[in-house]
Amino acid sequence: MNSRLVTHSLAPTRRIALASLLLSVTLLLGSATTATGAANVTPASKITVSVRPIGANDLKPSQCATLTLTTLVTSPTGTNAADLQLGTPAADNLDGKNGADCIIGGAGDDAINGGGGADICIGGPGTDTFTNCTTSYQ
Ligand SMILES: [Ca+2]
Repeated sequence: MNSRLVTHSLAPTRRIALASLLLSVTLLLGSATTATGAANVTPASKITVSVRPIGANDLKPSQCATLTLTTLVTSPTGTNAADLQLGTPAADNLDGKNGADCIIGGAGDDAINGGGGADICIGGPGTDTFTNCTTSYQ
């Protein structure tokens, strides 16, 4: 049996060109892999972070736990909504107007008028007077 080995040989300049091309492709793939790896930085997870607004209902004292408050008021006259109305350290004349309000006089001799609605009035330190309050705390 006569076997013949057939080989294809490249000219030396083509071998060098092919080797150079293979080296270039290898280097290119290596750098692309490195760049892809560097770009895949995963940011820290915020899965445990919860954001929600804080409103008047979140700030109410325990005496007003039965009320659902919608508006924070720091002026002497409340709104017709369900207010958390805050007095000052001085003597205040507070009017809750309509709505089931939680009115807090703070220090000073306060005059607290709940107005319409089932209001809870908290006088605080001082000698306070209460009008139209369903429940009052001195
Ligand atoms: Ca009221």
